[in-house]
Amino acid sequence: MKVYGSSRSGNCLKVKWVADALGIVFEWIETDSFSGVTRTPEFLAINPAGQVPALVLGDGWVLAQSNAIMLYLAEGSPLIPSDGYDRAKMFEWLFWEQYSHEPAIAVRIARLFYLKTPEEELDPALLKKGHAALARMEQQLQQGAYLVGRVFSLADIALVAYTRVAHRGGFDLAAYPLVRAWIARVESRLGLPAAE
Ligand SMILES: N[C@@H](CCC(=O)N[C@@H](CS)C(=O)NCC(=O)O)C(=O)O
Repeated sequence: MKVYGSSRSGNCLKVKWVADALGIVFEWIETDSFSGVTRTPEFLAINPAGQVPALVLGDGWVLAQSNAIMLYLAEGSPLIPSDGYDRAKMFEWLFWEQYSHEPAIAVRIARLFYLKTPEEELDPALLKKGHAALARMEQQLQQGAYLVGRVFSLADIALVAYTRVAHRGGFDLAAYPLVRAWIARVESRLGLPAAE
């Protein structure tokens, strides 16, 4: 099993963390998504969408989209709740992450922290959308230690990827104490040091 991924990408790290948590052996092929390499003919032959992460299975089959890869790797494990309602709630958070969280928080991290784009060149709506996402998480975490109540699941792994480094995108987490405590809890479950 090979994972084409960038160590600077939360979407890619999600996949690595799930594989590590489940003791799945894989080869990590560092692929810098900022370098243009994902748009080369060689990479497009692997993932025609031109994005990392991409999982290449032993038989050559390829799977893209971080959350789809996590679901594939975690099939049958405790990271996917066995209860039908809890499992559906986990999916609710995975879909929400890709539509309402990642497009604001990850995009600001990429632009400000990695590409050094000046704040005034960014769409102000991204900051508002990112804070709305953080507020939604803060509200949810009043109900339990994890996003799906008491169950640690792929929802937490997907959401922690960019939330733990949200400050790199100019998001001050001071107003979100439950989110900060949850980040520490999830990092501890995954054996990760606190993000700088
Ligand atoms: N929804 C996709 C997003 C993947 C994505 O945006 N990957 C970025 C790195 S985080 C990438 O490969 N960008 C390179 C490009 O689009 O050319 C996922 O969750 O895997």
